[in-house]
Amino acid sequence: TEEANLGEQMDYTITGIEPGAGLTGLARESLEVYDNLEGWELQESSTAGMLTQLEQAIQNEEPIVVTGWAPHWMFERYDLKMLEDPELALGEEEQIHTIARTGLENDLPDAYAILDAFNWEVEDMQEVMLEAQDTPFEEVAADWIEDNRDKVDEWVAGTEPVNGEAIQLVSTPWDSERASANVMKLVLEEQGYSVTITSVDPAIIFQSIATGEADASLAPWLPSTHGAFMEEYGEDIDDLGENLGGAVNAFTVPEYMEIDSIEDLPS
Ligand code: PBE
Repeated sequence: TEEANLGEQMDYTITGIEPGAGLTGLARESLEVYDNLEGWELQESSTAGMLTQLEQAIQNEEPIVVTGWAPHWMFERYDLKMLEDPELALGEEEQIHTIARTGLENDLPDAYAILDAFNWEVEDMQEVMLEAQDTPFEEVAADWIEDNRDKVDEWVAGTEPVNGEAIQLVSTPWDSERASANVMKLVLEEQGYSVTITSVDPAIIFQSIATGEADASLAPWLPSTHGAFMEEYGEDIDDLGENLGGAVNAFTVPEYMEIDSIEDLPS
């Protein structure tokens, strides 16, 4: 039948990303949640690998299912749709949070206040991500700050500049978090901090903040994507709350595929 054909064309495989991504964990669980996905496999590789396979499939108008998320430029570049997820296996809307080691508020109160005030919109993050496709993140972040001085002024309001105090940000390797980390790095540098960004797996974000090895991160996606890490380390972490709302994870397919829901995938 046409349905079985569709499954065979995709080799009953969902094209995934890094094994350490929160989304990969959710996608693995989804295979258990949906009966029709019994026999399907999650191919774990890398974000770059997933995007290459997506591009190739679209060029050949072939079916493909990838583990997708927004904000991401894949939705600007291609006609894609997120499959409905009636069981909410990939979670609902996600918020991106700012977290800090428990001593930071005491040690660097002004940096803490800036981190606490930091919040922006999906459109802001997307603008930085899109431009960073052909310009280094540092440059794009500097431009964004120039164009959005009023927002930055709000984040630093009431704080005093410092003289070279070191602050260590940890972030994840995805473009969304490279965008926020690079903007925050420059904002803190303007205030006199000496800032490093270390890019690590989500698990290490939580571990390094909980142990106090790193100072802060703007990268956690909650409640679902990194929820398991928050459960494990949350007691030893200062959660400063949401810095961006409206992020989302979804099994994602090209618009030309005639399915709308995870439940439409052939078993
Ligand atoms: N992501 C993008 C990451 C967080 C940001 C959804 C691919 C993940 O850990 O799954």
